[in-house]
Amino acid sequence: MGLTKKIIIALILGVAVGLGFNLFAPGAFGPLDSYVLTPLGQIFLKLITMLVVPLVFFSIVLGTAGMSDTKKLGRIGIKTVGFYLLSTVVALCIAFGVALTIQPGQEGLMGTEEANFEATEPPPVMETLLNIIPTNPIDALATGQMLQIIFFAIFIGFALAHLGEKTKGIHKLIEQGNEIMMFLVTIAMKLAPYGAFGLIASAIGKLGLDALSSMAMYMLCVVLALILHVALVYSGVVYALGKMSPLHFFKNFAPAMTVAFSTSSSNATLPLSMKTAQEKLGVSKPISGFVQPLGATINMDGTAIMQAVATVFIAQVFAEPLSVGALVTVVLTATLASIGTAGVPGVGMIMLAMVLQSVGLPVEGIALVLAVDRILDMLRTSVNITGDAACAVFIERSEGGKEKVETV
Ligand code: DAS
Repeated sequence: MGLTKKIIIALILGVAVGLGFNLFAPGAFGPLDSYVLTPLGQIFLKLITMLVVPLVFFSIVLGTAGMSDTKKLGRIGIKTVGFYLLSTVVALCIAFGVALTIQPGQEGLMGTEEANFEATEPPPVMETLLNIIPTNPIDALATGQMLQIIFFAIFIGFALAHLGEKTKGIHKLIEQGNEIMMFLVTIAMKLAPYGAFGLIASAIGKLGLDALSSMAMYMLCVVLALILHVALVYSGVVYALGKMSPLHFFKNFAPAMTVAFSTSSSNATLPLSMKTAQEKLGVSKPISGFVQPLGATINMDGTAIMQAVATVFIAQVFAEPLSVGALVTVVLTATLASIGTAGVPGVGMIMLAMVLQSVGLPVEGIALVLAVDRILDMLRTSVNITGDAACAVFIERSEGGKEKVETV
């Protein structure tokens, strides 16, 4: 049985167990929660959190090294990377707009005693921006200062690209480190059904129907923001910049979107999304072969939307207001973190732990969003690859098909 089916079954069982105890045996819930449900959930959460720092460091070093090779990148690369970063920032703004308008999280639902974390007042915006530069990168890595780790990783990647042969050995080592991290992500995700069961049963056992309604509102906000981003941004790009009818674009790209939906993996869908762009959307092989693989790694608008909505939602349920500086931090963290994140199932959830840490919110907040994450992962992966294809159509049009690029 596939992981998706297992997680959905875990979700249903978790809701049933949590609601059952909450409504009919609240007294007996305590021991079950303390000795079974919470440990199950915490083991999974701690595993995810353990992977964040090394995964972010290795993937961003490699992602940046791949992008910074200006000989290969040239004009097309700069346009492509610029498009991807801008579209992710727009996606985050749409997500914040939806989440701050609808307010999916019931204020204080999980309360601060649940998370027993010290709410820290995030610094003002300018301090946030200056703090990105780590004075001690080793300390940043050791203490999980995510924005500083990302900044340091981007610098290392930039250096690797420009030192080339001189640092071939360390480059290979970092590639192998990234392979190890991606393998561990796959292992951690195998435990997702058990973690999802423990987290959702514990949350609903404690919070009852309020938790369910909050989760439903959270899902609604993510789905609404995803639809708005696809309908407004991607249609606009394809129509205004790609000079292509959005109807033609979506009708022809739909098969790739359904494969992304069923696999929850941009990487797994890449061959089909490239074939579709080349054969149905008129994108030349060189441009498709450059823009879409790069996008599968550095462009995850759907994932960024989930992270922004989840951050607002978790801040609300823990009654922690997000300052403008915190919102800027989320935009920077989510945008920069997507640079190296590979398109595999569940990686967005791991990156969410990092985004939450960057604004001082408790990772425990993942409990309410994890259980429905797999369903949202299917949707946001479809959005991720659609953004890559829309960019390919734009680049093809902007180059008039005259430029031949090397594929990275
Ligand atoms: N499943 C990831 C992808 O393949 C996205 C995510 O985990 O958010 O794009």
